[in-house]
Amino acid sequence: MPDQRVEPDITDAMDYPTAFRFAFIGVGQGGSRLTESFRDLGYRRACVLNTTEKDLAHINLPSPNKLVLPTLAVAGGQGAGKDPRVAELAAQDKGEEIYDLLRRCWGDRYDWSFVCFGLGGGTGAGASTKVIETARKIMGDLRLPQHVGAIVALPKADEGARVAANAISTIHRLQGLNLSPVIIVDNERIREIYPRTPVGQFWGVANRSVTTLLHLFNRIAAIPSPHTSFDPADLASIMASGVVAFGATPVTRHETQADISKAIRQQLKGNVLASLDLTRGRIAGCIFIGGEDLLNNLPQDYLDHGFDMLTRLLAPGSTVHRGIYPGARADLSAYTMIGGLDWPGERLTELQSHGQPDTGPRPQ
Ligand SMILES: Nc1nc2c(ncn2[C@@H]2O[C@H](COP(=O)(O)OP(=O)(O)OP(=O)(O)O)[C@@H](O)[C@H]2O)c(=O)[nH]1
Ligand SMILES: [Mg+2]
Repeated sequence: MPDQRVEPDITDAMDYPTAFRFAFIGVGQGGSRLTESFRDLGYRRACVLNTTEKDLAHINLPSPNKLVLPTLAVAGGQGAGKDPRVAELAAQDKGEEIYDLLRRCWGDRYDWSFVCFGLGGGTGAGASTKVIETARKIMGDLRLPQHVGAIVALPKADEGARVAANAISTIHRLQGLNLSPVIIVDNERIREIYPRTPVGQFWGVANRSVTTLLHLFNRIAAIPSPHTSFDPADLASIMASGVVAFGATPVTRHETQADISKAIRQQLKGNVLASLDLTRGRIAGCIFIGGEDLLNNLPQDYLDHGFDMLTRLLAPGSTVHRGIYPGARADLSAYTMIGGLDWPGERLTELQSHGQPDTGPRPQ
């Protein structure tokens, strides 16, 4: 039954087009902040869910876009205390409320939905499965393509055994849910790359490292280029390829072909999102944005060299969709989005060692 309060024509607050209409739900505190970060970019199909009102108070979203699911399994009925089972129970028979929230906040027309959450907590890890199922069901009911993706945060190494164990079991669960894209924010990696980020800014920096790049691709894919266009079908094929990673870099030197390919190689090594094996990538997008003057003087084969290098770096037979765009700034930047990757094996093994219960001193 359609809900009375459904707002069919939700429009994003942007004065430029995007390739796809994205819809977001954040589950738990980390997920809520990721969703808030998309809202700050202008996305308006956005809502959040938590097991405690307290953590929703700081999220800058209208109150009808927030839902609290009380946790009857814990004293006081507030919060999941890093226990995913508590949140799973809280969400179990709340399918209708979640359904109404998504219908109300996402409207009738959108192209891709994203469930955002931290892998290591209680609420996000435990309630996300129900939310993912509900999002998929709604898209089916609305006869929309059932594109459901996830944006998930891997914990920092110092968050302890409980959090690490939660993250591992949640990842195993997600692998069976047919999500695409899966975008992983590796908080430990962000800590390494921006070591002196003040506490008050850390989550903002971590979240923007993904939200701004996904947005950039969504925005660029909507614009035809006078040079080489990266179009919506290119973006859709990468978004439908499973685990994806982003990279971004200024290309400060472009005197030779090798300068360009070197910048791309370094960008991929330093990609902030997760330690993923990029050589397993099957599909990618690579976009150069440069000042008009620069693009008028830069030989085409310099950029081709960069595209070719990326193609060689990925799995044999891979496809790299290209884009070359004039930008507002005079300099040159390169952005990549690589898809069809494996889940981050190395980081999971590391987490696994943190996930073991501490059984006293280790033998020498
Ligand atoms: N990238 C990112 N990660 C976050 C953020 N907030 C928390 N995290 C990570 O997400 C994990 C889960 O934390 P929360 O989101 O606070 O947990 P929760 O889902 O609210 O669960 P409970 O508080 O246990 O009910 C943590 O291990 C953090 O590493 C955030 O804003 N951004
Ligand atoms: Mg919480």
